Amino acid sequence: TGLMAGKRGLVMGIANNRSIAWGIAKAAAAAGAEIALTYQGDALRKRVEPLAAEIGAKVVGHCDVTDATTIDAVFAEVERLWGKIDFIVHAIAFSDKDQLTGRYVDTTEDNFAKTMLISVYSFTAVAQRAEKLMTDGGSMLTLTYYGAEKVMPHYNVMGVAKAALEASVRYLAVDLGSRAIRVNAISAGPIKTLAASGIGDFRYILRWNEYNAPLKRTVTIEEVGDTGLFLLSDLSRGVTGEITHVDAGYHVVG
Ligand code: 0WD
Repeated sequence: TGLMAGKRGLVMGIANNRSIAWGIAKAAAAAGAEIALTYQGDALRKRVEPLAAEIGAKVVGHCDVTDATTIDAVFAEVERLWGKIDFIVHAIAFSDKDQLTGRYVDTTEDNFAKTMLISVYSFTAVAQRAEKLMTDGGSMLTLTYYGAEKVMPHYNVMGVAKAALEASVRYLAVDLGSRAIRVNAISAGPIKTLAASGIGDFRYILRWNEYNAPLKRTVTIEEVGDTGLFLLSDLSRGVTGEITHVDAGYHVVG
């Protein structure tokens, strides 16, 4: 029993127990969802397997979104296991660390393309596969950041990518709405994860949020997880194309 009883979904983007995707997977599993997880490469497999065991999730294989054959393989495995799915969580982003500091204007063509492919297009690539398995409707969720809306120090090309990701949420919501598939994003406040450690001056950004956010603190992956649970569950059945801020309110002052 529970909010997510009978629902099955794929969670992509767990690197370790600090990952935002892990916060969402924990919340969904605790509410009764059955979960499948992917990992990126063998190094992360060793971290993801014990986490999967903790929540009774299935590990459905390696997925590097720059290699479409690995996306197809993961969805083939999910189809074999379950036949259909009810939700996906996409918590994947990447940019060259050297360009998450200094000036946006210095972004290279190569890194721009790579950042857009991994951090933006991959959500659409995953949506294409997931649509086919969401035969009873469904919920798709991705993760974004305030740097999409306003210039944040050091966020640079990733801010441009998140703006495109947020636009894709709206276009996908329209395309998939008639099939009762909802598409939303959480705009999370800064959280110290592996990916965040690549951003210049990240500790300063955390401190700045603590001083200035209405709640006078930062947020946890469990808090993002609970809003994720809402967006994945039928509680949010009237919500699509939405960017929900889980940032201790920072966006109203920042
Ligand atoms: O402050 C933060 N941490 C925020 C993160 C604030 C707001 C949004 N976000 C977003 C990130 O931009 C990302 O979209 O949340 C999402 C999840 O990020 P995270 O939880 O902060 O970071 P992490 O635990 O590192 O997970 C991201 C994972 C990768 O980890 P690493 O650090 O190894 O790059 O994304 C995956 C990978 O597991 N990933 C890929 N997966 C498949 N194919 C790829 C790829 N090519 N590249 C990265």
